[in-house]
Amino acid sequence: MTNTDLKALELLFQRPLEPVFTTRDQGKTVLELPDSFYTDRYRNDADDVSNRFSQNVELKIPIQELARKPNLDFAKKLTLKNQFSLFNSNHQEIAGKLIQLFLDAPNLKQFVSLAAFTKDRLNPVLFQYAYAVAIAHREDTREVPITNISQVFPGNFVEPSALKDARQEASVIADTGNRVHVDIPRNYTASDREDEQRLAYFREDIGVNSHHWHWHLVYPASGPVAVVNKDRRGELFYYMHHQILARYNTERFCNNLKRVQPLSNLRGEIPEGYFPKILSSVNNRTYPSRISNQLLRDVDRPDASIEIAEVERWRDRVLASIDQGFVENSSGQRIPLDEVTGIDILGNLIEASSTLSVNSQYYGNLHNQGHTIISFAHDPDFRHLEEFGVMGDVTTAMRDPVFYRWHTFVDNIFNKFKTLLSPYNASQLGFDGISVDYIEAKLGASNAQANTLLTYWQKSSADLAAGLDFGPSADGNIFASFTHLQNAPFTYTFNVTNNGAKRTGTCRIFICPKVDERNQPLRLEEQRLLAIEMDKFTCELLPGENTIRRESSDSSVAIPFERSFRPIGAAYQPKGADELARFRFCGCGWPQHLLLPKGKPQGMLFDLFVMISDYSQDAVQQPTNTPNDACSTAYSFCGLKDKLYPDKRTMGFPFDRRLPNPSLAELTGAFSNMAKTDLKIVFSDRVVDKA
Ligand code: CUO
Repeated sequence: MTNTDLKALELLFQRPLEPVFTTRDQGKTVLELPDSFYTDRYRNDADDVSNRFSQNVELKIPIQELARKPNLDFAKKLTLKNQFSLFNSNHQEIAGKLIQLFLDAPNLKQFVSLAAFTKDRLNPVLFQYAYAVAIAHREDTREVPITNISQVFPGNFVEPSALKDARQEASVIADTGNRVHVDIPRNYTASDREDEQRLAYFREDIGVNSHHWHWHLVYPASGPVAVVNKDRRGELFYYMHHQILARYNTERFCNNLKRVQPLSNLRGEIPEGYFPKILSSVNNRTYPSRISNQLLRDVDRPDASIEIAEVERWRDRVLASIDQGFVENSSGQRIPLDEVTGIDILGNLIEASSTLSVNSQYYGNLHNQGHTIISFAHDPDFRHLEEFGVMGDVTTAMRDPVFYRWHTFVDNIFNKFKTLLSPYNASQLGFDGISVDYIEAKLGASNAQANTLLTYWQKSSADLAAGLDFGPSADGNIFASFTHLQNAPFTYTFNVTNNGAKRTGTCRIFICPKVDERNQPLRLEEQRLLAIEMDKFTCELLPGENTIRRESSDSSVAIPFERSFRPIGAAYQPKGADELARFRFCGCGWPQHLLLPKGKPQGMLFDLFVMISDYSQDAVQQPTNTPNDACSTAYSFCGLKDKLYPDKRTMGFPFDRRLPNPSLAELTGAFSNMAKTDLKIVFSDRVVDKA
């Protein structure tokens, strides 16, 4: 791939609402379009506008004529100003066709042309989504980084008055270096009269929401089979969202709130209101709000229609199938829900993936349509001409308290299935001759106390320039500062004795809350559902004593801050192909700054748990000729690009199923390859500037 091709592809992520012929890359570059690419609005003035925007640029990239202009009628239902929802079946279908169109482009130049041609003719969010999926899946775009969604559509992530200040700063102060950072306020969605507001720092975190978008980008529910049918994607849908809930519930205990109540009754009022205040750049309106105690209703709108009774029917069918131990496919064949593949089948059928569900007609589209009903609660029959609320959009859904209620309902269905399986037995849990003798987690300072970790607020900044449409043309960087939870880096140390020959193990680290919000001790059966995966990695065990050390920053669930908020533009990109691929795929991953729950000012106790399992039972044989690891950092949540999920055990092992002992202490007492210790997390309520 030439640098120019790379540049052209990258520029199409910038200024998503501006016509494709305007300057990009801080006013330095312009795409030179064939005349036939101009939309009707500009066709008569094509020479004028192209001359105007090509003055003073450093680089003009000529765009090839298309061999054949695509027919875009399939996308007509979604106008340029509609909101695009991945939970909406019509929108999913449109996106699937567009992705296929992009994948079918015969070569890189034609793909660039196709993208440039379609960009101004399609809904901008639909375009950005399908474009990013295509780049992630085309062979010839392996080296192209996908710009983080928070930078393409900053309005979906930050309080909008900050964007106004950012534009103003950019138009008044020409020298990028002299611009002040625009401050994004904290806690702007509600006052402390609303208890749920205590969790706003988690729900409205930019890294959390961009991870969620990235996950759904890497694992689309529908579209070309080659893109959708990834190894264990249904199981990962369950597991990634289950882990989000474990983290959210634990975070609630830290803030003296009880666990999330499932939204099991779709006929009752929803006490939690939510007023997002963020602005959709597509139509320049704020996302609609939901008042407290809103009742859900059947949705009957031109863009979506679904009855609550239908969702209830699907729920009952899924639950009945779990009780029976099998599902039925569309030709009436019974497929057993066994302990290995059952969860994957259920994940695809409950989400639902229309491409992979064993029987879409019968089991329906439970989780997605729940999002739809909730997202239209404020205007179910379109009488007020309002679009969906934040629950309709994967970039914004996690901001809303009801997201966790709906997902708890969904998660409970999966947990019900898992609970029906027999408890793990000794041969599954044990690792003969391996004993974990000592474990600790410790901060870097030499005088630090073992097993006391620290959280605090940090002020960081991100460059939002790429997504600010219609700003000054030579705008340069626009930095916005925001405050988020952070944890001080720490190191795990484990002493392990191996009484046999040299072996390999998988080290699995979790933390579990010990008590609930009322200080009541949690039983193991409760703890296992709240167990937070911290890390997972293979370790070599030599005969005799071994000391294993692992940095918190190497976690297999998280990605570093810099990867969530990487600067945009060629100057910042890594040069090597491998590094670039990592740069791209690895936008998926839990934000490192939320790796630890907040804890409490006086300290909050957790169980730090480690298990070393037998790698010979965990190993996955990857198919030959798969490319080098594009990204192995957040594989627990995101898998590996173009590879099998790298752990043969069911996700969440050993906490995904019932355990043979009543308490964690008895479990670790019974199995020498496990150990636990008390871990204290101390929260310090101060804001530290990022160095
Ligand atoms: Cu990620 Cu409901 O699946 O939001």
